[in-house]
Amino acid sequence: MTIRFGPRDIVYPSTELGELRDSSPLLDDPAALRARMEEDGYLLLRGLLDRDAVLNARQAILEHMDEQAALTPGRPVLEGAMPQGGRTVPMMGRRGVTHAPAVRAVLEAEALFDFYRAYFDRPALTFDYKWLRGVGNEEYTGAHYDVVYMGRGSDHLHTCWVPLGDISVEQGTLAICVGSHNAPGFARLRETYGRVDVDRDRIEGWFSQDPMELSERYGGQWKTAEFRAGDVITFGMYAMHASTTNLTDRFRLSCDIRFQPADEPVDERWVGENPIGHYTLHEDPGTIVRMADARAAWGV
Ligand SMILES: O=C(O)CCC(=O)C(=O)O
Repeated sequence: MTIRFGPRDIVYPSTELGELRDSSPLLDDPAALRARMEEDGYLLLRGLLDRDAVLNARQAILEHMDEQAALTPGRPVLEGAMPQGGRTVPMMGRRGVTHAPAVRAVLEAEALFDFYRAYFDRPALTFDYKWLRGVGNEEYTGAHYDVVYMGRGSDHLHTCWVPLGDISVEQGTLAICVGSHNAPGFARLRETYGRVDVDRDRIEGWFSQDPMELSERYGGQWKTAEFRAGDVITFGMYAMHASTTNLTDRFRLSCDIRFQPADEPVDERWVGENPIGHYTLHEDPGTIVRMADARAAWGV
């Protein structure tokens, strides 16, 4: 199958974009999960969440989008069809939808807290802010480390990407550059780009709009998967990731959420009743440092 990754049309699965491995058989063995995370830089956990609960959340989100007239009239709401030239509904950090009971039941599910408690070997907390996305046709996420967006607290902060429905690679799935968290080829990148704070440094967050450029220049191998409602993938702050492009006419619904040990410092931007969030990203783009300029200065 030919899919799109950044500006490139590539075949999935292939040596350019391989398949993520499922670590759910290790779920009863936290030491093995930690070792697998060290090795792979991510854990794909199939069926960790209750599938029906995820589908209920999906329905609640699509009804919310339908109320905002974002879906194609005449098509079933549950298809999440996007009209030609349509627009998405901003849902990141919007409590009205992220904390709707059916949605919160998934994003703060007991199964997630149980998993992270076992994995961290101590109680876990999650950020109140939820990065809920309805990603439209032709849209994708460029390659980045999450540390540049949320690096002010715990060193053990993890992202958990939750597909809200069955998502095929051509609808836009999360992809990881396996090796980017520890391979020597990425050392300089971790020491330069990996020390950025987008708000403090007033700089763009994506390292590249062309994810394949990374594996070509620094090594590692991009991998993704077909996701099913109930699956999650978790990874640390230094796993380079991106998404494939949504080539369908249906919104790709997913949410990225964060977990960390409860007894460690917390990045103040993402917690509380009304988290402050990013405070420079949306200012005059002319005053924000371009990643291309920063990269030239770092020599990466
Ligand atoms: O869903 C996406 O397009 C990107 C998700 C992401 O960057 C993340 O989970 O940190």
